[in-house]
Amino acid sequence: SLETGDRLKIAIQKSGRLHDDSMRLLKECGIDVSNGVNKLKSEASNFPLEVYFLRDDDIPQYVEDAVADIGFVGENVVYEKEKAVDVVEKLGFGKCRLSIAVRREEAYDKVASLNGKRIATSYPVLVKKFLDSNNITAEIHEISGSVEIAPGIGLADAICDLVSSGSTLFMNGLKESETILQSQAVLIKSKTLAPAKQLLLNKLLFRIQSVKKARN
Ligand code: PRT
Ligand code: ZN
Repeated sequence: SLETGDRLKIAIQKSGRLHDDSMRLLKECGIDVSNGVNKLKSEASNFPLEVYFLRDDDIPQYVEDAVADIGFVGENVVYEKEKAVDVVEKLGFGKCRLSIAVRREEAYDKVASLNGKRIATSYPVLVKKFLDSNNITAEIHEISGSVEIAPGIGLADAICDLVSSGSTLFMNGLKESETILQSQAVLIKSKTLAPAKQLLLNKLLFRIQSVKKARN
């Protein structure tokens, strides 16, 4: 039997939008992982892989700390958290964009229209970078959820949140005005991966790339 140090440790989302596609990708790579309800940890039966099921927000920190060697997580989370990890491969699922939206009736012209506005978001780091790079001065209100209702209840003039179909914005009387990041799930890795783990990662990456090719 394998010592735990001989297995590659991967962090994936426990439940949510990335969970099923993450499990499916491992399966299509020929890796069998049982997914028991409320399990926090699982072991592949036919590949030296240990799977940790976590909140997506926590995955970059676990990988930076090398508690997990690698992880599947959205680019939006990776770049917001600013942890010291390497982005290795785009995975082709979890596609969305991080966008600024304003009230539909607002006369939004260009990015300068955001000057002096209050922007509600769960992505303060990425919004700040976007505003700074466009020389905009605006107030950022960090809130952790239900960002789309902020303009309707007078908490903010604009929001910045993830968009996929656009129907959430539409239902809340908002319109997309700027896209600040295109995002999808990526594989991240620790910066301190031991050579034996790197070899296992290379093996996994080769399979992921084959799956991606077969899907196209
Ligand atoms: O519990 P945990 O913290 O792990 O999960 P979570 O609730 O933070 O995240 P979850 O499961 O909602 O999303 C996980 C990841 O999926 C995100 O970090 C993105 O990388 C990716 N993703 C892809 C999305 C979307 N598409 C998406 N549409 N994440 C969120 N949304 C939300 C968005 O916030 C908005 O509320 O869906 C709504 C907009 O969708 P449309 O289709 O109406 O535009
Ligand atoms: Zn989350």
